[in-house]
Amino acid sequence: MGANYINFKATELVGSIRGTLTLEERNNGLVIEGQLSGIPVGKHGIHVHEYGSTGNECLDAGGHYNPTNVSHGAPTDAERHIGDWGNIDVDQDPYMLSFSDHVAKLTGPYGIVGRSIVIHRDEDDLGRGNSPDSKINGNSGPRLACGVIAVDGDWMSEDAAPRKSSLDV
Ligand SMILES: [Cu+2]
Ligand SMILES: [Zn+2]
Repeated sequence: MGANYINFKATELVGSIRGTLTLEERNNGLVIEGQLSGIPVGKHGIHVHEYGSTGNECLDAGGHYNPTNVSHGAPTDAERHIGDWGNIDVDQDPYMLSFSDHVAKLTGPYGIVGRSIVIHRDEDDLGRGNSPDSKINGNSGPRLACGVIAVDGDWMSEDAAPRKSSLDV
């Protein structure tokens, strides 16, 4: 990994997903990229959860990061949790993940650094389902993997440097 990265290993995972995600703020938003291995083909909910804790099979990460106290939604919805990143649609293993988000930021009042990314077993229904959980968490089922979003000191001390973070899940 480059000098601007620190990796955190989430050692208490459910299942066997492994990989590293990098997060970088660019002009078009926050870009999330990485490779995941051991992940089942199909759609999996992916979110930022409130706490930077990965214990108890990722349950210690808490609920979706939702500082504005609104309903769960799709990434493109006006009303959504800051942490709502929808689904990744895995077509092969290993899977090259790449998407961007225009709401979540690494730092600032609702910054996600120090919180967790969680990948779920099931598809996130994006708040459109019939279950009571739909408007809370998208009913995306158990947590397969999680990791803490962290940065090292390098970019903090260099204003011009890209804002990057990475994690292992
Ligand atoms: Cu989640
Ligand atoms: Zn949510």
